[in-house]
Amino acid sequence: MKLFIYHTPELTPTNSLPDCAIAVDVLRATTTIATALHAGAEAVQVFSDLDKLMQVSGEWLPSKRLRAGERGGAKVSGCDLGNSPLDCTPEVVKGRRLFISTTNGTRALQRVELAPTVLAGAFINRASVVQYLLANLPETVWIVGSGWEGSFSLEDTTCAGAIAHTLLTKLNCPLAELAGNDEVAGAIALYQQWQDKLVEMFHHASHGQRLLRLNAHEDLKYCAETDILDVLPIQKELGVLVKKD
Ligand code: 3SL
Repeated sequence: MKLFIYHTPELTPTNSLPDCAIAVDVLRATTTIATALHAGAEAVQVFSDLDKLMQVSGEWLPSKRLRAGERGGAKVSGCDLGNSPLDCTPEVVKGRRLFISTTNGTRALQRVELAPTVLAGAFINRASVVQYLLANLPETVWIVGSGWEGSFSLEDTTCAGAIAHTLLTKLNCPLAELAGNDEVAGAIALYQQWQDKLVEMFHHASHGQRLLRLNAHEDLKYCAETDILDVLPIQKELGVLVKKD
């Protein structure tokens, strides 16, 4: 297996695709997607364009759908939910499809949507992502951070490092054997620096600060919890993620 980490969708190569792509948006899209599927959502369908989301979800019965929209961290008016994972309780999402559009996370998923396998990863389901990679051993793997409007996000690359670090430990191989680019060593070093203080790391991160200004303290605490959900969001058709059995 060769692992490549890209800090943002914009930094991913445009002339190739990996066997397996993992989109990461710790704050908060991939955390929300994993939480919704774990809570029993039928599927999560992602959109970069809000008008398209409204149009496609409009073809569904209101009782079978939920519309989630976030821009700049805030809920989009006209949507049922914003992008807080804490809103995705079984009472709210069970049996419904979550139609979601966020500033960066859904764009990262769309950037790699043509890969044969597309997963969504975060700290909360890091172990499930690693378990899938170890069981399937895809030849090339990309972890793509969502960043913020084209810029590096500390929390996404740290989470990529968490996945890489566990993989390396479980494979028990030298870094040079696993790493396909220099970002892998950098991401692992970031994870080693912050692994015991992820909430503190979020407080340093610009997007963490943006969310704190919106009073999302509880979201930050939840997004920092590691390996708490046994759930793996996997793309089953273009833009539609389900819980892997
Ligand atoms: O950028 C995104 O996709 C988001 O996850 C942003 S937020 O955490 O909902 O503000």
